[in-house]
Amino acid sequence: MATTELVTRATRVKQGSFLAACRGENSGRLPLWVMRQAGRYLPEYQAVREKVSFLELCRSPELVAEVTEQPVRRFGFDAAILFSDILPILEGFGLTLTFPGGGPKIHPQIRTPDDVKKLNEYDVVNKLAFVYAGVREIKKRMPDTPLIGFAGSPWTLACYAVEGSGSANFNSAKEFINRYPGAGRRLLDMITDATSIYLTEQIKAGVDAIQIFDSWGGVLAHDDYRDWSLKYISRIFEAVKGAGVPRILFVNNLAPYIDLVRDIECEVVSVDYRMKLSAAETALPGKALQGNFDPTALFAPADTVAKRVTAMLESVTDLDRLIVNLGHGILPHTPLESVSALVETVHSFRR
Ligand code: 1CP
Repeated sequence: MATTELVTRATRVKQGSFLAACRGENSGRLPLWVMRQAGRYLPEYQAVREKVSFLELCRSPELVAEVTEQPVRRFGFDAAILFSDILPILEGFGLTLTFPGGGPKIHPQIRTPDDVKKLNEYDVVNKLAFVYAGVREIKKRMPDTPLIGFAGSPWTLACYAVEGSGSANFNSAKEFINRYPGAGRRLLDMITDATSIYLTEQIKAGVDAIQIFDSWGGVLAHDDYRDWSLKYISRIFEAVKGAGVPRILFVNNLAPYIDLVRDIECEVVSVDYRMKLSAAETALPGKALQGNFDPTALFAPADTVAKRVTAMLESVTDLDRLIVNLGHGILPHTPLESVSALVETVHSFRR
């Protein structure tokens, strides 16, 4: 490919509304993407999953590119998110990851300091090469669409490693860090170091922005959130800072910790559905915001969805720094008409 063509493409991606909004400088149409936008609510995703298991899908760069592109093709979203999961990074430590019946299972669970000692440091560049190959394949197919890479927060990943599966409140992980703070720190350090390399490699392979999913930070007491989650996220953001791509932090249940998040260095905060976007705007000066339509509100009729989305957009003062999204991942069985209503409302919104 000629150098000029490469430069033109890179410029087109950079000028898109999503990346402009990340910098707080979007004067064009409002950008929109949806957390978990590839997945079980899409018939074309289900068709792929009938042929391969979820982990086989994650390990095939061609299929990863195919399902990453599906929602962008169908709905015209303004950014794509790499199709993968937050959990495969745990496998290199010597843990086994399976998805029997949809939800994750991690074996063995981390329940004692000895269990942490048994974990191995590993080569994140080689072991997760299939992820970076997926990124390159996506960029080959969709050079003009901004691509978001991602990782789970160290605390969220530790939650799954200790619990061994999903949980309502991850009390076993909270118990672990209180009983064994030294081993807890060691576990979080290992995950933080691996994640810093993981995201750096995703950026080298071509992602245009990165997002950390702190899906379970919201179970922690205020000061524990600072000491056991945000501290490690900041280390990762610092490690990737030099690459110059926007850094997005999603905290599921942001409100109790917003004073802490205000002070961390990142470009975008993704706001969950519980809090008003206008309150987040006031509390987070200088940061771009992403969010925060309630995913369950997409189960209302399409005209109700359109009205509620309009009300959300009208509540925001500074639209130049807004990336429209849901307040958490889109749910299986979400009506496709509602997603279309969301997209049409956002893309035709003018004030
Ligand atoms: O096809 C299937 O049956 C598997 C279902 C599935 C899918 C489609 C899982 C298992 N993960 C994914 C993809 C996925 N996971 C993406 C894809 C990119 C996209 O389109 O957005 C992303 C970004 C994730 C991230 C992820 N995985 C998170 C963080 C986001 C969040 O929702 O808070 C978490 C917590 C996971 C763990 C996980 N993986 C899968 C499931 C069902 C779960 C949740 C487990 C639980 O109940 O705790």
